[in-house]
Amino acid sequence: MAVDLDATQTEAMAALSAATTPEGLDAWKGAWIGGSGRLKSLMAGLKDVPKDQKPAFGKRLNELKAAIESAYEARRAEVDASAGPRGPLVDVTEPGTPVAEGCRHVLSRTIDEIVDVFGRMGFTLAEGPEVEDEWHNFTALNIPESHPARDATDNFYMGEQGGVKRLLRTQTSTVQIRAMERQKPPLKVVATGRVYRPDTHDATHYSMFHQIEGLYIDRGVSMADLKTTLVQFAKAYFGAEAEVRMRPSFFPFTEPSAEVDMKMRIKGEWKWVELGGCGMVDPNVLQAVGIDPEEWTGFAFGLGIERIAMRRYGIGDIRWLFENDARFLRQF
Ligand code: FA5
Repeated sequence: MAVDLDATQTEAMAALSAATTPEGLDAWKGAWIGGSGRLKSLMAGLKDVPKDQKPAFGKRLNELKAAIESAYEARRAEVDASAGPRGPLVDVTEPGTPVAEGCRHVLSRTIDEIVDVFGRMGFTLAEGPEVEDEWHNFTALNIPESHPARDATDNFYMGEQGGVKRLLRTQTSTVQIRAMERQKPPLKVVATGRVYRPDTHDATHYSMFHQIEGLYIDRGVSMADLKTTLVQFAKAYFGAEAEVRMRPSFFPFTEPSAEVDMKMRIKGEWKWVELGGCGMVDPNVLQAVGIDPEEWTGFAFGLGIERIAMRRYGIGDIRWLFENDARFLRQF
C-alpha cells in the first residue's frame, strides 16, 4: 500500500485531540477534511494505487474518511459546549426594547374613585344585571304600563323569556329594587354599571354609558340627609369649594324629585354642571318590595359617570371615551 492509512488516521486523530478551541478546530478541518485537505489528496492519489490493491485501499480510505469526519463532529460539539456562546454577546447595559403598556381606562378609574368616596361614607356595593325584566326596570319603579318611558323607541328590548319582556337596563335605579328585594332595611348601598338608551351620539350623549346609583333606607331619613350626602361627595371628589344645587324635577320613583347640579372648577372657572337626578324614595316603590313606608323612608340618587369624568378630566367629547385610541386614553 502506497500510504499507511492506519498511521494517517492515528495522526489525524492526535491532531484533532490537540485542537482545544473553535479556531484550532477550524484549522484542523482545513488541514484534514477541507477542500484542499489531506483527505482530498489521498482520494486523488487513489488513481495511482496499483490496480490489484485499489479495492482494499479504496475501502480503507472510505473507513478513514468516515472515522475522522465523525470524530470531528464529536470534537466540535465538545469544544463548542465548553467554549460558551459564540458570536456577539448581548450587551446587558443597553436599553431594552420598550413594551407597549396599557393603562386603566379613565372611566374605570373614575368609578373606583367615586365608589371609594361613598365607601368612606358607609355605602356598600350592590349589583344587578344589565339585561333586566320590566318589573325591575319599570313596574317596581312606579313606571306604569302606559308610561312613554316603556316605549319601544326608547329602549333596547331583548325579547321575552318565560312570558316576561326583557331589555337592556336604561338606568341603574333597577339595582335599588334588587338591593331592597335582597336585604331588609336599614340599607345604604351604591351601584355602578352600564346602562343603555337609544340616544343619538353627540358630544354629551352615548347609547351606552355608566351611572352610579345611591340608595339609603332607614328610619327618619330626610331630604337634608340626601343633600348632605351629595355635598360631602362633591367636596371630597371635586374639592372643598364644590357646591351642590337641587332643582325641582320629576321621576316616577322619587317624591319629591330633583335634578342634581354640582359646582366645580372647569379650566379655572367655577361652573354649575348637571350630573343626575335624586329624591326621596316614593312610598309606592317601598311597597312594591314589601317595605312599610310608614316605618321606613329613604333617598336615592343617580349620577352620570361619563359626565363626572369629563368634567373632572376636562374631556370635551363623550365619544372619545369609547374610541379606544391609546394615545388619548394614556393621558389619564
Ligand atoms: C335617571 O337615569 C334616574 N334614574 C336618576 C335618578 C336616580 C333619579 C335615583 C332619582 C333617583 P336621567 O335620565 O336624568 O335620570 O339620567 C341621569 C344622568 O345620566 C344624566 O344627568 C346624565 O348625567 C346621564 N345621562 C343620561 N343620558 C345620557 C347619555 N345618553 N349619555 C351619557 N350620559 C347620560
